[in-house]
Amino acid sequence: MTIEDLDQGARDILAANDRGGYTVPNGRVYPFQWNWDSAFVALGFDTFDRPRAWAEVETLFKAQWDDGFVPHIVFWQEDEGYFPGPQVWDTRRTPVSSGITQPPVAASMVAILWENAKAAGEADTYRPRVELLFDQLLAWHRWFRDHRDPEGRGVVVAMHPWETGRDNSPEWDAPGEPIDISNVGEYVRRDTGHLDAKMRPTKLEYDRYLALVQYGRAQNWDHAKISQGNPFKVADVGMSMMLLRANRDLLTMALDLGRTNEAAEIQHIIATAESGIEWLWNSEKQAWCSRDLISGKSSGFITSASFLSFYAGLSDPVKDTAMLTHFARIGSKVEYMLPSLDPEDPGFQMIRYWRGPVWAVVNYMVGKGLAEAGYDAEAARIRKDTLALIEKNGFYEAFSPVDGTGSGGDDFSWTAAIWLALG
Ligand code: 9WN
Repeated sequence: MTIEDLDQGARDILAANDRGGYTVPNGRVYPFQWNWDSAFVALGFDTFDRPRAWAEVETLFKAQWDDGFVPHIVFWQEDEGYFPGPQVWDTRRTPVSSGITQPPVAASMVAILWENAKAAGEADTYRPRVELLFDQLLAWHRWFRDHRDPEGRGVVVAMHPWETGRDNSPEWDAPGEPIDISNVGEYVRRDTGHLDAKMRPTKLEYDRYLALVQYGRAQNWDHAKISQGNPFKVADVGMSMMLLRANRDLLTMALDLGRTNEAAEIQHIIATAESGIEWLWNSEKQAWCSRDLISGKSSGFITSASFLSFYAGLSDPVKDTAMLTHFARIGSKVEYMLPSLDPEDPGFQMIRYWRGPVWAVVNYMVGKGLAEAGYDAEAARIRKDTLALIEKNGFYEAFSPVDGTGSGGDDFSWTAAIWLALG
C-alpha cells in the first residue's frame, strides 16, 4: 500500500466511525463517544475537515456537568455491545454518561486546532468557538484541581483505573488490592465476546472496576464525596503529566485571547504542578512512576507514561538523562517503541492491553515532547516505529512492541487520526 492509500484508509476509518458530530473508537468494541479518544480524533479530522474536527470536541463538551466534570464515556445512543452500559453507571444525567473522567488532553488538542485555524486565515470564524471551549476547558481543569487532587499536591489522583486511560497497567495492582469485590455479583462482559481474552484485562481487574463503579453510584456521583472516601486513589503519572501540558497549552490560549485573570490563575496551577510532580519521581528506579495516595508507595513500574515528562515540559538534566537511559535500554529490547510496560519487567505481556502493547496516541505525545526538548534521535525513533507499525499491520488499537501484531480492535479511530496527524 502506498502512503496515499494509507492516508485514504485513515480518512475512511474516521468517516465509517463518525456517528454525526462524534466518532466511536471502534464500532463493535467501543460504540460510544470516549473522552480522550475524541480529542485525538479531532487532530485527524483537522487534516482534511476543519469544521468536523471542532465539532468532535464541542460534542464532548455538551456532556460537561455543572461542576466542570467531563465524562469518560458519553452514551449518545443505545448499544448493547458494550459493558458496563448506562444502566450500570446510573449517573442520571442528560446526555447519559459515565461518572468518571479520562486523561485531560483536550486543551492541548484544541490549542493545535486553534493554531491551525489561525494559520489558515480562519481566526474570525473560529474565535467565538475557541472562546467557548476555553471556558469549558478551564472549568474542567478547575474540576481536576478541586476533585482529583485531595491533598492539593499538584498531581492528578485517579479514582478509577479507567480514568487513567491505561486500564490494566500493573501500576494499579497493589493499590487495587484493598478494594472489596465481595458484592460485585454476576455480570457478563462484552469485550471478551469481541476480542481474544488474552488481550484484555482479567476477571479480577473487572471485578475491581465494577466495585469502584458501585462505590461512585452509592455516592450519587458526588465528586467531592468520592474524592474523600474512594477506596482507590492513585496519583497517576500519565494524567499528571498530561494535565500539566494541557495547562501550559491553555495558558497560551488565555494569553492569546486576552484572558488576563484566567492566565494568572492557570500560571498558579502550573507552578503548583511543577513542584508537586516531583513527588512522582522514584529515585530508586530513576524514573517517573505513579504513587498510591493511600499507602504512599510509588509503583516502581516504568511505563510509557513515565516518558511523558518531556511532553509535560519538565526539564531537569539529571532526570532527563536517567529517562533517556531507560529509553535506550528499552529501545534495545523491542522492535517497536514505546511499549506500555518495561519489557524487562517480569509482568510484561506483548499483547495484553496496557501491560506491553504500543499505543499510537501515547507515542504521539512522547514523540512530541522529545522533539520539543531537542532529543531528535529518540523522537525520530518513536515516529519511525509508529508509522511502521501502522504501515505493516493496519490501524489497530495497539500493537505488540515485539513483532507488531495488532492488539484490540481494528480500524481504530485514534490510530487513524494519529497517522494523519503525523503527516
Ligand atoms: C474503558 C476507548 C478506550 C480508551 C482507553 C482504553 C479502553 C475502555 C475499555 O478503550 O478503555 O474506558 O473498556 O477497555 O484503555 O484508553 O479510551 O478507545
